[in-house]
Amino acid sequence: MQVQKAELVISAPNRESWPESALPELVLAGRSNVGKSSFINAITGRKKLAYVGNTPGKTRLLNFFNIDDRYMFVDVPGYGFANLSKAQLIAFGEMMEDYFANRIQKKGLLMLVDARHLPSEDDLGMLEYARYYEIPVCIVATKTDKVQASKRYHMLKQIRNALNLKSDEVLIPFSAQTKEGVDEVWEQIIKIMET
Ligand SMILES: Nc1nc2c(ncn2[C@@H]2O[C@H](COP(=O)(O)OP(=O)(O)OP(=O)(O)O)[C@@H](O)[C@H]2O)c(=O)[nH]1
Ligand SMILES: [Mg+2]
Repeated sequence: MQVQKAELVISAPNRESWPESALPELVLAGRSNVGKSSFINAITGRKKLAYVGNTPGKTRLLNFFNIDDRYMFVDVPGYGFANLSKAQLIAFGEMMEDYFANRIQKKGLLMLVDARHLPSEDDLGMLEYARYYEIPVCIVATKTDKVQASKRYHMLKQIRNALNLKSDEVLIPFSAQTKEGVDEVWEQIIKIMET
C-alpha cells in the first residue's frame, strides 16, 4: 500500500488521552530494540515517522498514528527491557489491559519478534492478551537480513512452535534493510482491518 499520510495523533499516557476516532486500530507491539520503529518507517515509506534510536524502551506511552484516515496504528512501548522497576512493569500491564479490555476500535495485534531469537515470555504474554480478547494476530519476524539463509527455515519454524501459532496466525519474515515482507505485511493488515 502506498501511504500518503502518516501522522502522530497523540502520545497518550492514559485512557483519558486516547483519541476520539472511529478508525479501526492495529496494535504494534514487540520487545525493545526488535526493530519496531524501523518497521513502521519501512511500511509507511517514511524516514523519521517513528524514532529509531539506540536507547531502548524509553517511551511509556501509547502512540496513535493516523494512517491515511483509514487506520490507526497504536504503537506500544517496547517491553522486556531489563531496567524496568516492578512498579513500571505493573503500570505497563495495566495500560495494556485497559486498552484491550476497553478500546472498542481495536481490530488486531501485529507483534514483532527478532528472527534471530526465540520469543520471550513477554511476547507470549502479549499474544495471550490478543487471544483472550479474540482479536486476530499477525507475527512479524524482523531483521531477517541478519539470519543465515541455511538457518532461516529452522528459525522461523522454531518461532512458530514457541508461540504455538495456529494455522490462521501468520508469521511474516521481514527486514527494514532489504524491505523483505513489506507487501505481505500490508496484505495481512488489510485483511485484519477490513474483515
Ligand atoms: N540489520 C537490521 N537492523 C535493523 C532492522 N530493523 C531495525 N534494525 C536496527 O535495530 C536497532 C533498533 O531498531 P529500532 O527500529 O529503533 O527498534 P525499536 O524496536 O523501535 O526499539 P526501541 O523503540 O528503542 O525499543 C537499530 O539499530 C536499527 O537500525 C533490520 O531489519 N535489519
Ligand atoms: Mg522504537
